[in-house]
Amino acid sequence: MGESMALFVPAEPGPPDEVRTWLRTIGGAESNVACHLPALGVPSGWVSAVGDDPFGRALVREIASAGVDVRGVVVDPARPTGMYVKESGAGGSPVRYYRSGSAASGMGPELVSRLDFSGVRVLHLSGITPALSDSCLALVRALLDRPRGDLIVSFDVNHRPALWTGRDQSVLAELAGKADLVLTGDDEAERVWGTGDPVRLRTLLPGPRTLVVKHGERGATLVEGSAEPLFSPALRVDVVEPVGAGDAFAAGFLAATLRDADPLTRLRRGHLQAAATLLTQDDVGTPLAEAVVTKLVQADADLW
Ligand code: KDG
Repeated sequence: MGESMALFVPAEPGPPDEVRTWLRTIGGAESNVACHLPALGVPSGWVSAVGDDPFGRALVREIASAGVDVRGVVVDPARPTGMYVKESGAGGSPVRYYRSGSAASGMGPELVSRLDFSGVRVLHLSGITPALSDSCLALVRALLDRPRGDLIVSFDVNHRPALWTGRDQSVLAELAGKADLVLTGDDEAERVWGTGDPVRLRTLLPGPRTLVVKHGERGATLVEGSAEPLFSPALRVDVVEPVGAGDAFAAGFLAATLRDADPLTRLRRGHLQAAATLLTQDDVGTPLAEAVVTKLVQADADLW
């Protein structure tokens, strides 16, 4: 569950104020995760709100075309679909948001009673949603506070400094503490908890059974239950564009978790999926990159 937006990337070289041709794609951390999953053999759904406008229709259609169940998406005729723009580049992609007052930012806790959790094994949330508005924060709290039985609630910290200006980001620690599975980059953990070290972070975040700390191009560490921390190196790839790699990692990791794979395989599946996204301009990845990943997964045993 979370906001997705129309995404504009330059379709010609040059500084953004001179670029006249833009490619419109779509992006959103949680729908990115949802879009990866069907290709990995895991059925997924996406819950959000969009405006009654062309971008909203494009989002729903394009996310559905990845095989994602979009029946949980609400159309809000009073608010627009959000947009964002990114400059491309391997060294990082500055992002500009046009999402304040968007349809998704109008979501609130009343949505919870309309959700059908039957058959759902993982609910994936991120720290972007509580940054969008007070009602979105209340929605995330309500989802984390409801009794959940066997449902695994996954929370990707996804700390976006631009969204927290004037808001209290300390709620991120509270929300992550209520999840079952937390994914975070060591850099964002440093900003939220004051440490990116997995073992020290575990002492500050004892609640979630599973903690995955990503160390950028180095790899990721899994701290789970009382087991020793487990590090797995990332694949070395020639990065085309980095945004979306964390979502891809989450999808690969969650898909392998749902298959009860062993801890090392879960981390490797995360890295493989991330590699496919790093090789493309898109936040999700192209069919070609997905095909390469599929081949890599088949060759997995030979890779490490
Ligand atoms: O994780 C990638 C996302 O950052 C991107 O798709 C846009 O959801 C987004 C956001 O809010 O930054």
